[in-house]
Amino acid sequence: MTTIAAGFEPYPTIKKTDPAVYRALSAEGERQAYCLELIASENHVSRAVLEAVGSILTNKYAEGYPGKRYYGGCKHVDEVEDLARERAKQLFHCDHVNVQPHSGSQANMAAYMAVLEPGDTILSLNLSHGGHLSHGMKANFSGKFYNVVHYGVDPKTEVFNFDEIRRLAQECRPKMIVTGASAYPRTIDFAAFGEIAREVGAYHMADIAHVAGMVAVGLHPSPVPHADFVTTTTHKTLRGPRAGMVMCKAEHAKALDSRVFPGLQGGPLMHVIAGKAVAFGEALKPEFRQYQERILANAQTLAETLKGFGYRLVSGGTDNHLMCVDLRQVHADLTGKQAEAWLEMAGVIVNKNMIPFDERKPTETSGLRIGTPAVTTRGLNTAEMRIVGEFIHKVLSSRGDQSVIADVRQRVREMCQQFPMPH
Ligand code: DSN
Repeated sequence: MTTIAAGFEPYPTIKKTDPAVYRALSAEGERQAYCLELIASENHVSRAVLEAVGSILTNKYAEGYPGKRYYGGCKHVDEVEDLARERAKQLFHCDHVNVQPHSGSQANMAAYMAVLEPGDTILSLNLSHGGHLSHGMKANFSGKFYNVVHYGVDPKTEVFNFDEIRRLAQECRPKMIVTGASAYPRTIDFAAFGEIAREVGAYHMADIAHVAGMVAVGLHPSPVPHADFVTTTTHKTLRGPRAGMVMCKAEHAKALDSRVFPGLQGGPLMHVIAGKAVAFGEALKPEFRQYQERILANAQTLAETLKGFGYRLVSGGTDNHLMCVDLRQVHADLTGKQAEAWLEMAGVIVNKNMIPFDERKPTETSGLRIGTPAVTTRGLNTAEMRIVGEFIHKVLSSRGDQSVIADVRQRVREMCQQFPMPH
């Protein structure tokens, strides 16, 4: 990866033609360069991925699939989509993959539509226990089209209780069990979920958006042998462009492809698919495994540092790239919303998050979700994670004191200068 050269101007043309957009782009570039990105679902892509996503492939319509398009002139985009598909199969060892979904939600929608009818029952993780909107939230399409029953985490351990999940599955007889999470700090036993799905005759869909990078290198168990469908976004730990993808068993390939196109989408975003091909190529290199190892080591160190300051972590710690901090032990009256705002003023970017059985509203919350993929990309290691943990505690303990925030802001800037962005 290259680093930003002094005086490098990433948008020379927009600078001349569209000053209003230029100002916003530049300000965002500055924000990303001088803040520590600890949102667990974000990352910094390589220059190569940016080039692909900013490429002339945005000009091309290519409804259909390689070799079977509805428009002429698709020879080169066919090559790109084939590369993305082949590399995805190499990374995840799946029977079949569709790389066209524009997002994770659309990937999930395609998997649901491949085997479910409206009104069918889905058993999935409760949003307030770490699930995702598209896993059956009432206001989401998934909650409107399907009958959703939720499992949660155990109130004592805050991890999955498979006896309870089996009991629920036997009771509600779902047509599909959805696994995967947006805020679950522990290893997910996809084999155990797959076994329950088989016992009750349900399809199993695993959404690995958060842990896809670790799954790709074998640092998190893969659901591929245990699930009918495996969906993911491509921009989190996988460090590709903002988009989605679905893998499935061979028997579902035809149904899946026809639900993505023409079922849900029209022309695929070929420039984004090129970005996926490039990112998957990067993920196949040995350095990517080292990167994932460093994400995990950084998360462990940050978790231990925060625990050292007295913070309670949901489930007591983390096995993956993220942790959920229960603020109440150290700051009884501090909401996640206020904590997020103070930390942002100091250049430390996190998101408020419900903790299981939270008594506060989703717009307030008692917790923060913190993840290490993006800061690890820019080169921070465990020594810096200890300092970042101190920054967080200092800001929260200051109760928003402006001089403390200004001091941490300056130290964050210095750390960002020491570890520049990868492009
Ligand atoms: N919004 C994503 C996250 O932050 O986990 C999930 O789509």
